[in-house]
Amino acid sequence: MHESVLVAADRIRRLEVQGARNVAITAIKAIEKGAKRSKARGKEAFLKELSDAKEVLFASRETEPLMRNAIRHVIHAVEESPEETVKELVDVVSQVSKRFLEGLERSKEKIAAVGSKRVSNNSKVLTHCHSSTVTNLLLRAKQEGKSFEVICTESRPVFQGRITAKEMLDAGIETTLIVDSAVRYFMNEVDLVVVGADAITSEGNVINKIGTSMVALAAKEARTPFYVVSELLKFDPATIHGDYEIIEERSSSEVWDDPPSGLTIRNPAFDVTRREFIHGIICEEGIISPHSISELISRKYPWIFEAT
Ligand code: RUB
Repeated sequence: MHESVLVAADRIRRLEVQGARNVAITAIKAIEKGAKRSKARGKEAFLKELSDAKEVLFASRETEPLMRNAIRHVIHAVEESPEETVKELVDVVSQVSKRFLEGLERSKEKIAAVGSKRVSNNSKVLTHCHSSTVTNLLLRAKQEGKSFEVICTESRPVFQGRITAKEMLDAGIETTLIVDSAVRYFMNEVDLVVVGADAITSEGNVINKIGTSMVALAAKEARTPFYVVSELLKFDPATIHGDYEIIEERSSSEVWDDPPSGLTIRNPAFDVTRREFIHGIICEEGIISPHSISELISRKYPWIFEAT
């Protein structure tokens, strides 16, 4: 296995790379780099290398269907390719990866264009954790000349909310950081909640940073619109066959690195927000109902169901 794959997997595991998009981008670039340095002598050996890299990257974070869809897409293209020489197959990997990354970039900009319309002038927007798709949308609203305030949760245990807060401040957006448990306290003054997604299930439920479902609950009680901002490719095709999305459970040391002996500490990284709490999913196709996710995926990305 090429070192680029091991290094990428390690960076993802240690949260040096965080957020579903960044994880997928890092993984696909590592696959491409590894493929370019391949020493395989034929198609079968080349595919075995790709498959080994896939396993290592999949294991780096369990709840990341965008990364899984990306890698499967590349491997599927190699499998289906009529090319036989490794040199030609490396080109296939490069071309498919490039197209995939360009598509992701286009989606991100489309999402920002659609979603920024929901940010009103002189409003307050609350977000949880750090989602690059959400911050891009907020930056776009700022570029459009809107004046608004962002409330960021700190997002325990590893404080990704601080990344969001810094990004917002750097862009000149008025920003307030709150502890996660203060969400309900502030919700009455919030006009809009926007959160990212790590996974979307076939039923339209959304998996995102732990605490997202409590934010959604508070938003519902306060009648504050709650939107998920996400590329459709975060859809997990396995959920249509009845599989549950696996929720990654991380080390207890992230919560308390020196706990008293005998204490049980649990540290799930994500939770599930049910579709009835979600006003809409802001995606590259516009603002959609969570109910329509499977149908949209079948229309726009039918290959998701083939590349297993
Ligand atoms: C990050 C998180 C983000 C989504 C979406 O969790 O939950 O909201 O990944 O991010 P972690 P993006 O920090 O544990 O990776 O919009 O950038 O894909």
